[in-house]
Amino acid sequence: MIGSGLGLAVTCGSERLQSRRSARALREVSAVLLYLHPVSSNCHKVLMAFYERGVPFETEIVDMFDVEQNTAYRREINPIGKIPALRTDEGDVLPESTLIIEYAEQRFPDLPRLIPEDPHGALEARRWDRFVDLYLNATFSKILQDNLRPEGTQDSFGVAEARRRLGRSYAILDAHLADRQWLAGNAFTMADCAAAPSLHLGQRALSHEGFPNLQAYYERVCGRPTWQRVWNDNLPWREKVGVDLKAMRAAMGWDEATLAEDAESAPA
Ligand SMILES: N[C@@H](CCC(=O)N[C@@H](CS)C(=O)NCC(=O)O)C(=O)O
Repeated sequence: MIGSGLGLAVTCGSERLQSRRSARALREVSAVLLYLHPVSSNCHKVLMAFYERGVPFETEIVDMFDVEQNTAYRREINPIGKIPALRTDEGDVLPESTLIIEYAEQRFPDLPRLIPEDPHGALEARRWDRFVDLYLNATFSKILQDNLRPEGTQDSFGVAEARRRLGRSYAILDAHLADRQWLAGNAFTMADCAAAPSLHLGQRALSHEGFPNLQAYYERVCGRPTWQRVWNDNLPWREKVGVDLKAMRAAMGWDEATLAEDAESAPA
């Protein structure tokens, strides 16, 4: 499913999207379009959720490390420049991994659910999804992205604080998981789809050593075939991106040229 290629620089305006939608309507394919980058943890979360439920979807790869595509994506699709985003049946562009999963629950109500129907279960799924995004994903990102900052601008205080916060988050999860199979209890939910990529990548910032329940959960969640599929599918992209620090800096807008441009256009 992945691999349609974006060619965003010149072709992803509303006209092209419109024709894609009409073509789909003609084929009577009921699918939504996911903009993603294959190495993004937030995209992995949505992919895992879609695979778990069997959601029909199409994909468009946005190569965030290609400055032209990145710029076109901001201009044409999502001004804040973040992936994933979803083009809905109504033609709206929906940002945020959690909202995308929520939308798909409403759009495809007959597929197995990742947000339980009972109000308590739903609240638990949302609560732990938020916990993972805010206190794992955002925190390890702070640590890992520090390496991408230009020479001399590293934030050692912020990184140490993030490491402490990540440790506290691990301890909370470790206690929570002592008597639960999944984050929201016995049902596998959206929160677990958030956790798989965050724990997987977060280990590069801080290991799970000393947190046995968390480690056992990590093995459980990342042992699911859907996670294996997400992770194995993106291998060629990981190999490509993993070594290209320069491209990663440019994608963040942290390369010298972009920083100089920003400084010039900043309000006095
Ligand atoms: N809260 C957002 C976070 C999205 C996000 O930060 N995506 C990263 C990739 S994992 C991104 O687009 N980074 C590019 C940038 O920050 O410009 C979500 O859950 O979708």
